[in-house]
Amino acid sequence: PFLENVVKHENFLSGSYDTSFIDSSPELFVFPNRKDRGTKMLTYIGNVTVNGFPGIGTKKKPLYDKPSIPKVNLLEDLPKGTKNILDEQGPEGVVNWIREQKQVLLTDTTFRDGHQSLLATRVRTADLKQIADPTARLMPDLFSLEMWGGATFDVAYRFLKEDPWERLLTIRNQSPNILLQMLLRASNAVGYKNYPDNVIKEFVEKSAQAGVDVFRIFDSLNWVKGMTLAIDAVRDSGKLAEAAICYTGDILDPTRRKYDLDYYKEIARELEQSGAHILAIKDMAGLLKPQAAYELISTLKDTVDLPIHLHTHDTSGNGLFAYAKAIEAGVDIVDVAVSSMSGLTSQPSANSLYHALQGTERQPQFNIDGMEKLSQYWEGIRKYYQDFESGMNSPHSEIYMHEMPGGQYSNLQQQAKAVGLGDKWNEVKGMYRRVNDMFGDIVKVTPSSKVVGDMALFMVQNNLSEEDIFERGETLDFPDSVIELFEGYLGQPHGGFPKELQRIILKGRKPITVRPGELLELVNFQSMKEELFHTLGRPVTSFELIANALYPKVFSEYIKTYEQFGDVSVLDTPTFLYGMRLGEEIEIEIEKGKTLIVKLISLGEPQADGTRIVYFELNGQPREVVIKDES
Ligand code: 3PY
Ligand code: ZN
Repeated sequence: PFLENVVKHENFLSGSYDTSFIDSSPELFVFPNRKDRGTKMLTYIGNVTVNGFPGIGTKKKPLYDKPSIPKVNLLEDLPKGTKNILDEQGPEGVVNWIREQKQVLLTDTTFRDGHQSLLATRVRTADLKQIADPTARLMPDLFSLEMWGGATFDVAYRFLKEDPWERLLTIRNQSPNILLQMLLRASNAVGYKNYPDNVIKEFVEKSAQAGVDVFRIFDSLNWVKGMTLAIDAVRDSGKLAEAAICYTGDILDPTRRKYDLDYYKEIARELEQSGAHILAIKDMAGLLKPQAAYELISTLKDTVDLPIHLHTHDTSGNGLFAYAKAIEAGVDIVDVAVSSMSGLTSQPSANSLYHALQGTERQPQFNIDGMEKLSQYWEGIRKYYQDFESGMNSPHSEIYMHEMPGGQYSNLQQQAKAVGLGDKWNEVKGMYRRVNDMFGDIVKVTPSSKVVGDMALFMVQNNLSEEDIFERGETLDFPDSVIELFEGYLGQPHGGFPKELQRIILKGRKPITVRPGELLELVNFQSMKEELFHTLGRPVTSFELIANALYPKVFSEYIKTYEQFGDVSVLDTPTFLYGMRLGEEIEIEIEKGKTLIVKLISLGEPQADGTRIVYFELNGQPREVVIKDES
């Protein structure tokens, strides 16, 4: 166990250790309590079998085919990729390399935005891990693999009961030849509010150390002032700072002048001056129509001297058409997903784009057969998460009306269901647009999009119209997120806040206009570390420390669950989500070379105290666990 701790230690993995490493890292001497790992695991399985999984409920575990993992020769050296360029030539070397390419380059978002947008971010590390190495071998031509950040960080702790840092370290290890990319919400990090400056710096530094190479940085109001700290932190870590402008509105609509070409040109110039290596256009809802893509990309190419990376969602079904026009206009990189995880609220299909560009000099060069094999894998894996699908199964051109980000669609839908508004989903979407207009037509992307969603849910739930807000607003308790937005704690929107609504929402509180980070007290990591040491009763890693600084409640819940059930990330996904069928036998590799064989024998009847006994066989021996029946 000691050696295991050493090789998993962040400093060891990042190479930043010397001879004092062992003395200065007391956590190396903390060994997991192995004795009752079996019981903990059975308790988890018993609990899901009896009580179901949040968002799924109690359902019989479906039968699945074994995932089809492409056969690759693991003994062969990995082909060289973009990560090798970064290691050898630094960020500028990568930028020069991008400029030399005729082909359009690709970022594969399957590991992050693809499932964030299709499956409410629920894809587990277990399913990413086994395809990361084949991806590195079959798709070494990718510009990058987006696999971290956005909602994946908190969803990992919150719902998947696993450690997102572990995911990053594992995939880094399995795909060492491809640039790994994350989505960073600038001063909101991977959260829903602004954090103190030292939290942002520390988060960027540790993410870079653990394996992130490309940081796509955006501000949810396109407020450049809120982005520069993160851009500087990324540059300081020697990684690629990709600064993004969120696309909103419609530059082709003459009646909507708030976000016109000049608006985008101005921000692009500011981001270039702020030190961005790459400029991204983040079309988070898929609003960028083909001709708009052509005009926007051509204009920006003439405005700045940075490579341009375009991100869209295919919700309207026009994604590839928009890419085709952007490619014609000279875009350097586009975001795509493996075909079985593409389309609709996700990114356009890599496989389809490959064929669409045949016969042009911009066709991306990659192994299309390999990509088809990866797609077959994902087709199988996607079925595990069928209960998190949004139910959208054809293009929705209504996106041009409600403008909801692809990554929010399935999440807000889950949220609406959770508060009993599942059958009012269409009404929620309509209200989402109305709230946008009430807010003065704002950029809607996490977390500003969450605020719009919260307000829309609040209004539908309480049967409130826009008039009601203006007439009775003084008597209403608005959601906290709405108050914070109007107080200026997410930054300043283009054109300012609508004054009358701001007055109604703030009820006398004074809004701020400076960067929130200038007012937020720095986190004292040293005292937080000591505090955590006391509550956990063991030394704390700096990864855990940041998680605690970002999400104290979510993190402590995760720790509690971990203590109760142990490391459930080792379970296969169907068992993790549905538990077991009567008579079923499964194998769980709890660590390399150590496997538990578990058979579910029977479920006892509910007892007077509301518990049930679940009877298992563990490695051939009868074992029972007592589970509280929540039904
Ligand atoms: C996120 O911030 O999670 C997003 O995907 C925004 O589009
Ligand atoms: Zn997106």
